Amino acid sequence: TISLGQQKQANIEIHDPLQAQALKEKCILVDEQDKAIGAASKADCHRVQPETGKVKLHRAFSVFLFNSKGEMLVQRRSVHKITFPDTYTNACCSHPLHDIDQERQESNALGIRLAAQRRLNYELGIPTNEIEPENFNYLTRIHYANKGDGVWGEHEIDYILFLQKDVTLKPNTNEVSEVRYLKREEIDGAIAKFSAPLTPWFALILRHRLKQWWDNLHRLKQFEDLENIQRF
Ligand code: DMA
Ligand code: MN
Repeated sequence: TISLGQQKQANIEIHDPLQAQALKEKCILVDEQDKAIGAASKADCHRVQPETGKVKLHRAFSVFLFNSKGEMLVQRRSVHKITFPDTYTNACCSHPLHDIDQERQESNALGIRLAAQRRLNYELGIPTNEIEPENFNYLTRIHYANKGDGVWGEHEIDYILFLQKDVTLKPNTNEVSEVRYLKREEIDGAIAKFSAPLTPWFALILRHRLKQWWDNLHRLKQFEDLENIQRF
């Protein structure tokens, strides 16, 4: 028999070349106040440390995308994803990269906005010229952790970005297996019928804030809290 530790080691073997390559990208390490304190690879930032059960805290963002009818885009993560494969989630999540100088800019969350523009293009195929960094409503930051499958997890200061715009979609199948727009009044029923689970961060934001923000897409300013970091 092999030990649990050995099984976990075995699971760290990554078979998808694109996802393996992405694990080498450098994320931005932060403290609990979101002060940048260094860099670590995407692999090091998402591995659940066997001794402590913890994941290194790093900077991330979550985009919630709505069309002009007020319907929200959800994506199903591909089976190739290392963290939370084959789960339903908000339009796009990722990390600003340490090695892209512009993405470390903190004033007006410019680095986050640029990273979001980059990943909306990469994951969903939205042409870069359809989204300007200033189009995003940056609402607040959320601190959360989740151990995932016990090998790969999350621990992030997550910048919440809302965007309402009709966009051209051409999903990257290495990242996303399905996209669909959900109507506000259908959200609970639609989610109940999903044939895969929700990501923990999407479930958390849905439970605590999403509906209130969604009901106020045209007056989001009043919900901005750029000072505090929400810890649900
Ligand atoms: C990471 O998302 C960010 C959050 C908010 C969970 P992800 O796993 O989709 O990142 P990436 O697309 O870079 O793999
Ligand atoms: Mn992360």
